[in-house]
Amino acid sequence: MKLSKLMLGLSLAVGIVATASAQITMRNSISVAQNSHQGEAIDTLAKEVERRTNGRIKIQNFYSGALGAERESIESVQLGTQELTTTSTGPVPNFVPETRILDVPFLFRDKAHARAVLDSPIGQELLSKFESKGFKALAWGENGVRHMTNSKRAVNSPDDLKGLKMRTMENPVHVAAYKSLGIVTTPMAFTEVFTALQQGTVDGQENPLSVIMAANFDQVQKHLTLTGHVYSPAVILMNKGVFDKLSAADKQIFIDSAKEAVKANRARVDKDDANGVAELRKKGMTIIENVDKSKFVATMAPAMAEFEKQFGKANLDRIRNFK
Ligand code: EAX
Repeated sequence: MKLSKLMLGLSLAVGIVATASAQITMRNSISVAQNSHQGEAIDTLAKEVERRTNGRIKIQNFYSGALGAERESIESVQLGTQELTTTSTGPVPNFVPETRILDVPFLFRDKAHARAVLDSPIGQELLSKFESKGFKALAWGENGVRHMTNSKRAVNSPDDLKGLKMRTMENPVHVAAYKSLGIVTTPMAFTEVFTALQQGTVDGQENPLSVIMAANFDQVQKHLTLTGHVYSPAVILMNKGVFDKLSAADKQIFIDSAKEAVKANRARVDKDDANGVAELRKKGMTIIENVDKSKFVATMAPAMAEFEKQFGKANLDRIRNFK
């Protein structure tokens, strides 16, 4: 009896050691809920990596900012205390300034245009800019086309935005653009937004339908206008040292799996965009679907002129005219 227990204990211990040496577990995180377009991305990445490595590499996923908000998670990946994170470009320019150009309002005609640019050499060039900052950027995913919500009034034109206090991402391009619309900008991490809206610290916020739904913002926001004022990319980041230590075959597995993750992510954004208006109306939001976007563009003219100076007209045109 005693002996067999000892044997069992011993074989378990040996088993654990053997497993531990053969198996790697990494962590990935998002700031939104699992049931979302970003959840689709990281769940697909984990599933594909595990399947393609026959379980040798597992990825444990954390949702809703459980490991920290986007900025903290990016920092953790840079330091290597976390292997992966998946994030909007909100705080990314603070780490890789070259990515700011993607956050310029009304830069892309639509999602298809944005996706084509991100999948092109332009997108690949920008991914490579992460390397000198300690990251391997595996792929551009998508957060979606951003729209404005608030608790005060229906927004039909830029005039209605004047004086509205809105949470923005911690992104200098967004802050400058929204200021030029007359919005009182309050940058904060996404993980604090629901409470800020609930307590009235801010009147509104702006996010894609996918995020508005995943975060239940309909519970704390009455008005939604489909301003579509800016495209919001997402990016799958890995610590560069961790990536560099992988075998060539495993590196390829991560790259290929990230492509699958992006497919699932984009498909969910499309689904959310198709169903979002009806679903959010059902939940009580008042939604304005059609606004004259040229008025928003015209009001933002001073900020746009500044962006042309900062990023170069040729660089902006290269993206604008991409076919
Ligand atoms: O990544 O901060 C934001 O508004 C982002 O769109 C959100 O966290 C999803």
